[in-house]
Amino acid sequence: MKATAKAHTNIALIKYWGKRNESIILPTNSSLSLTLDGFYTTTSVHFSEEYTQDKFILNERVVEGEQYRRVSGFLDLIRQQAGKSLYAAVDSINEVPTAAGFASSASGFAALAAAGTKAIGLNMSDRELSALTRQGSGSACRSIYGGFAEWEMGAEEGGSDSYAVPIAPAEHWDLRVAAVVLSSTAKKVSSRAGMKRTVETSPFYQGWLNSIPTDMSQIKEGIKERDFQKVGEVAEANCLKMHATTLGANPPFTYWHDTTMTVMQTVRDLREKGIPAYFTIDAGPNVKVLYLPENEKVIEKTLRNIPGVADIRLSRPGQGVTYL
Ligand code: 2P0
Repeated sequence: MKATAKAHTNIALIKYWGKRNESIILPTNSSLSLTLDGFYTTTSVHFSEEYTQDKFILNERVVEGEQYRRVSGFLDLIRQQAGKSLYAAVDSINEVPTAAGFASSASGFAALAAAGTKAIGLNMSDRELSALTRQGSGSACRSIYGGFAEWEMGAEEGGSDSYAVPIAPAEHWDLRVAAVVLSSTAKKVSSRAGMKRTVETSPFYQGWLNSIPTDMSQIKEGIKERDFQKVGEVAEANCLKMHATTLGANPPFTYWHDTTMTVMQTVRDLREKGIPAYFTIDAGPNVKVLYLPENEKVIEKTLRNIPGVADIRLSRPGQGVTYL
């Protein structure tokens, strides 16, 4: 009973920031992302009666500790759904450089869920697979689909209506993303801890939540019309609102470094010069820049020249989960 699946990471244009249920991962707001072709995880899962415990190998190394427990706990969900009690060997290759500031948990849990359910013989719809994947890592539920996907927060207590749905496939629009990798990328607050602290203590959190429905309907219009300015403005403002909530938390924190702000200013300067570009930032100091193919050369060159920038990684829209 073996299967292999590949899944790409995604970048949120409307951020997931906060949980209403931490154990089954239910969010406090809907989010929307673009799946990226440059960064992915390939995972094989093999269930066998011969195994006496789960085993997790990542990039050819045996993983133990917290990371192992998260994977094994997720395999429990798959076993539970299938009504089987077999242990598994999980073998993953991650093509998501942690330094690029992308959550490898998104492609990681999407590939694990796809390979694991297939290996154990569950035949799930994309929607069911997304709802399962969500319980491994929230943002991963959007990586089931290629192109643009929305994670609908849902209302059910048990989470049956909290899953991602496709908004537009990768072929709909060649929107590009440059990942700006900073030389110094240390972060003190994990995304899990950061969103929890913000939900519990930031007086700005309600303002964040109130702003989501308008951002969501605007960005969906923009994607449909392939309106770069509309999508870019909404995404950039949404990211700034998310980061504003952390300044109101107790104790306050920020994910930004000085170079983070230099990159943000460079993107604004590009716009002043008539080159359309917008930024978005996740729970870390790295910046992702949205741009159109015709401006790739100038965008890459400008970003590379910023002091404190270690690397630029370019990406196009990517596909959803595939089975190998
Ligand atoms: C996102 N982030 O929408 C947002 C934007 C960070 C900022 O999803 O606790 O690793 O596993 O559900 O998905 C990062 O959080 O968190 C994240 P868990 P996850 O992409």
